[in-house]
Amino acid sequence: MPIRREGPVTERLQQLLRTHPGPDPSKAGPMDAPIAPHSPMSRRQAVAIFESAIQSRLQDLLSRELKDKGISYYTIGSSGHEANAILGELTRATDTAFLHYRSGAFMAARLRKGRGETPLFDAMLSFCASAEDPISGGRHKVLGSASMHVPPQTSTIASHLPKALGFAMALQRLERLGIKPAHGVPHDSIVYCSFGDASMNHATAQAGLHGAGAAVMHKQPCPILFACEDNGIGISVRTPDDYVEQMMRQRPGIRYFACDSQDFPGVWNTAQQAIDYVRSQRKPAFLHTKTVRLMGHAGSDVETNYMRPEHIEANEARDPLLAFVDLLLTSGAISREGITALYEDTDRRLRRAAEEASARPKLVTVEQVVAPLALPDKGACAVRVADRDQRVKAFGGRLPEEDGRGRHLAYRIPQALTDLFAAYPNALLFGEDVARKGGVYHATKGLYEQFGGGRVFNTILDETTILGLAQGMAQAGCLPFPEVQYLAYLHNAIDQLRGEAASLQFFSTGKRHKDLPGQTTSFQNPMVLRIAGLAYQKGFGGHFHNDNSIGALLDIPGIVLGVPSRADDATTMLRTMASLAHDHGKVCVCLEPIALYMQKDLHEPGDGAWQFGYPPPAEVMPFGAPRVYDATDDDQLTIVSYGNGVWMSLRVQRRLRARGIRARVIDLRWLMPLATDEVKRHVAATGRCLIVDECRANHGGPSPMLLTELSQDPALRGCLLRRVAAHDSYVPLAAAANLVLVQEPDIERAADELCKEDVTR
Ligand SMILES: Cc1ncc(C[n+]2csc(CCOP(=O)(O)OP(=O)(O)O)c2C)c(N)n1
Ligand SMILES: [Mg+2]
Repeated sequence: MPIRREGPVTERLQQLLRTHPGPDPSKAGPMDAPIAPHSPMSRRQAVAIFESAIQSRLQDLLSRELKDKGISYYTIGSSGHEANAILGELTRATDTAFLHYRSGAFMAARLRKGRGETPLFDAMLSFCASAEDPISGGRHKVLGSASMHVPPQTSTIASHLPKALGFAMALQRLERLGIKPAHGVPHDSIVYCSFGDASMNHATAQAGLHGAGAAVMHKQPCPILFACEDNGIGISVRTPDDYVEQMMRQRPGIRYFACDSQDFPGVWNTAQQAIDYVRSQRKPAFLHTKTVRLMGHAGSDVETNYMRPEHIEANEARDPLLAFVDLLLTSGAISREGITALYEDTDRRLRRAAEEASARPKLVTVEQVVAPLALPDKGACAVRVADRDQRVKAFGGRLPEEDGRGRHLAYRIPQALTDLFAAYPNALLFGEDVARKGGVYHATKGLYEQFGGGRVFNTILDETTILGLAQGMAQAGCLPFPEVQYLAYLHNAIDQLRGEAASLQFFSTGKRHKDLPGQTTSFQNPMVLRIAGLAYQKGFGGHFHNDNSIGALLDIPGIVLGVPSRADDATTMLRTMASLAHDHGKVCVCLEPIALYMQKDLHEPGDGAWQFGYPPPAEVMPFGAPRVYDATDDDQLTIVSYGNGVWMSLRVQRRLRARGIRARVIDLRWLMPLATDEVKRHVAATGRCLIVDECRANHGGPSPMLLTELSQDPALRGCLLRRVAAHDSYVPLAAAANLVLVQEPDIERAADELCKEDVTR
């Protein structure tokens, strides 16, 4: 048996065309008559679907040819899955579609709904990784279209289900708030979300399905159509025949619909029923389509390595296009010559488009590649402030800046959020225990009472769902403030942040939409993710509530990461982040040090020196700017830190000063981006630098990166650089925690030693 199956698959279709007996006069009828008895699909509609299906099939074949010539970079196709063109036709262009990668025919059908679209050329631009690919700008082969409401998806199977769920759940929330969803999507839209059978096994898929079922039980509208295209295999691993059905037929809250791609009119009928159900009931449905995968998983996949030849041939005999062509010819909807002409014409146009696309510009500079990750300028942040009356109402009478007393971190955070929620009507806050309880550390206290359950709500207990909801809701036009209860628990959902939320803009072009002012041709999922984290908690020990590694955050390109160490900084930082998210589409992470939430004192018990006033409501924290404590001209040392390390360093600073050693302390505040240049200036001025990094020494915190930057700067040659950091260990319970965490004596000792050494400049 030949290894490459493009030829045999195409030959079967050609042979059918050659040998088909032609129209059955008893089945003849006008173009608007049903394609089959009682079918809601007309002949005209069937021909339109067929055109999309043929385009998709020919794209697959051509992509493999182009790959062989080194022109294209992607050969995962849609062959065998062409019935999804029906979903592209039956859903509205404004029904946002989160697509499986085998959705070439869906895309072709969806793009037919647009005016001025150039689907063939666009597909070829994306195959050729041209910088002019209108969706990813040549950064990835994705299916997507801003004007046709198809956000690009990553290659991570099933990772899109939770965000699709978030989009669906945002629609009614926005409607109740009187806010129009983004991109002109109407409130009665549905969300379409497709995936493969093997993808169903993934924890993320289960999170999405579970979240939809849970929404129904919590009586929340959730208009999403899940579409499982079941070809019975995932790369080389078989899915048992009745597996998907067994799992989904009785799934609580989700209505099950089934069809088979051998029967296009049946798919149309069932798909229409499923769509109608979701749209009218605002409830989730699951459309299970049986199909086959043709020509292997991708061009490089040799099916004969794991599948028997007779099985491969049986699949090929079930090519849905064969059954569809038979139906079209028998009914007389289109003639043999008509099909041949369509086939040849589409092929010719695709080849011309490919020729043109392959000559179009590629990404050729680093700047072009990273452009969508760019962070705004420092001056670009300006927070919105509600008018005085609204603020007075939101604060229940007295404005926080009018209360002259200093307050601690956990007191100011809800106030900062209150101001932001009064100013941004699309802001939503959600997570575990954030509503009535006001958060496990009271950091969201009072927000539920003030802004109601439509804007402040508890989610189900699943971080993947929380971050998925945030992305989908953001794409739908909300400004999400999701909360993750502990840093350790971010990690079981980190892909939703690292692989998904943070990468969305990278795989979009970031250009402004020429026809829709104020909207972009790129997709964004702005958010301000708040995470309670880091160590030094007294009374609540052990690793999971004292996780001191942020390495997994520091490696994410393009995100903003801030760690406020004091109450007023948390307030202004949250404002800057709201602006970065709302005005620049950025994914921001505010890591709040739990141990400082209730910290009121600095040097002595009762001194109240770690409490601060409420910054005037329009004051933002300059983006990327650190705070510098007590710099004088005769400082011998710069101590650089963040979070708990700042509080400890300031205490050490006072003790050093009592012994005649002068040190300034820098609170980085922003860890992404790092204020490297500013730190360098201080180090150059003092000649010595001690970095106090409360995270694990081995890539847990920012110190390795900062030391690298400082050590290779010629201007700092001869300066003394040191750091103290936590041991590479999980954090144990009780006093043993202090053995692995940075302690004040460690800082003091390192500072003393450093100041005994001479700077050799
Ligand atoms: C999270 C993740 N793990 C592994 C892969 C590699 N991979 C790509 S496609 C695929 C199989 C998917 O099978 P299925 O969901 O049935 O879709 P099909 O390709 O059959 O349409 C795998 C394992 C991936 N992309 N993402
Ligand atoms: Mg499969």
